Amino acid sequence: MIRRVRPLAVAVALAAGLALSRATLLAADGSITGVVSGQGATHTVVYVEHAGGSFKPPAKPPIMDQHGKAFIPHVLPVLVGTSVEYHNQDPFKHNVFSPDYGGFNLGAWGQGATKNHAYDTCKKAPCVYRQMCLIHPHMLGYVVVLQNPYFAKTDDNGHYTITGVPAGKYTLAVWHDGKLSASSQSITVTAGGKTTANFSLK
Ligand SMILES: [Cu+2]
Repeated sequence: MIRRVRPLAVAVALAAGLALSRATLLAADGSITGVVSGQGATHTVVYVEHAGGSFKPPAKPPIMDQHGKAFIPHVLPVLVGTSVEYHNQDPFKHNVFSPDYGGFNLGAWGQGATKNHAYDTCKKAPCVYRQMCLIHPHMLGYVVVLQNPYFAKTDDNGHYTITGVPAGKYTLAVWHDGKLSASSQSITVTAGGKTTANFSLK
C-alpha cells in the first residue's frame, strides 16, 4: 500500500514545491503608487533612481509618433538600451534629431515610413533627449532614458502606479517636462505590498 502511495506523494510534494516557489517569486514583488500634484500637465515621469540587477529592453519597441506636427507621446520614458520606433503619420515630411548627449539625426522621411534609434549610450540615468524636427522648429518632445524598468507616467489626474518592483529600499524621483521639480523620496517596497508616495511639484 505504502509502495503505491509513495510515488504519488512525491509527485504531490514536488508540484506543491513548484507552486510554492512560483508564488514566492510573484509575491516578492510589490507596487508603488501615488499622486503627483501641482503638475499642470500630464507629462510627469515617476521612476526608481537605481535598482540592482540587469534589465532587458522590451522586445517590442515603444513608438514615438509624429502626428499633427507634434511628438506623440510628448514624453516617452524608456529603459536604457531600448530601441524607439519613430513613425510619421502626417502627409508631409518630418525630421527627427536630438542635440543632447552628443546628439543624433535620423534624417527626414514621409508618411508611413519608420525609423529606429537605440538609446544605449546613456551613462548616468536619467538622460533626457529632446526630440526635435528641423522642418518644424516648434516641435518638441522628450525621451527620458532610465536605469531600470520601474517607472510610470502620471495619468490625467496625476495618478501613477509602478508594478512588479522587487522588495527593497529605493529612491523614488520625478521628472517633469516643464520647470517643475520635487524632492526625491526614500521608499521601501515590501513583498506583495503597496507603497504610497505622493509628490508636490513646485
Ligand atoms: Cu516636423
